[in-house]
Amino acid sequence: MERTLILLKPDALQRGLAGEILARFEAKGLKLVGLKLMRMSPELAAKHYEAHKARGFYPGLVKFMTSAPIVAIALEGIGAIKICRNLMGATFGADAAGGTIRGDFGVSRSFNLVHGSDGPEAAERELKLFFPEGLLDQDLAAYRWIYDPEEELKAK
Ligand code: 3AN
Repeated sequence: MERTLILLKPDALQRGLAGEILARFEAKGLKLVGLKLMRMSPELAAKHYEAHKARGFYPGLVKFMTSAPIVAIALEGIGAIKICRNLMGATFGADAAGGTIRGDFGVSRSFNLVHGSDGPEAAERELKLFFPEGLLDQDLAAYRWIYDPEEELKAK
């Protein structure tokens, strides 16, 4: 089972889209294992976006991400990272395909509603940053109607 970090960025909350975006991940069949409304500190933003430090957009990105509350979400599922990236769509709203979160709800190059870890190492690192207390295991009764994990992994 793979776990990934999703952030609903300040624009998602300010526009009243938090519930709708979370619902897309939930409806897809990903399991919620962490959820937190929080304000990102400049220190946390610096750690989270450390790979982008030298980029021209970095100061604006940190300013935006720390400007208002965000929601941090941890999701679990087989292939969760890629599934989430597909649901999010291309980085900039104007380029993102219809049917994706960014494609349906945004047009901006910087207000792009959602962050998702881009690989297993990033997911591990980011989950520790946002959920240092750890995540919750959930035994969902309906989960066996989403997939049979053993069969699913065999087919991979
Ligand atoms: P993604 O979020 O799709 O993984 P990355 O990792 O390339 O995109 O970029 C990280 C974040 O930095 C993006 N979420 C985006 O908000 C911001 N970003 C990337 N490129 C630009 C840019 N040219 N101008 C403004 N913001 C940018």
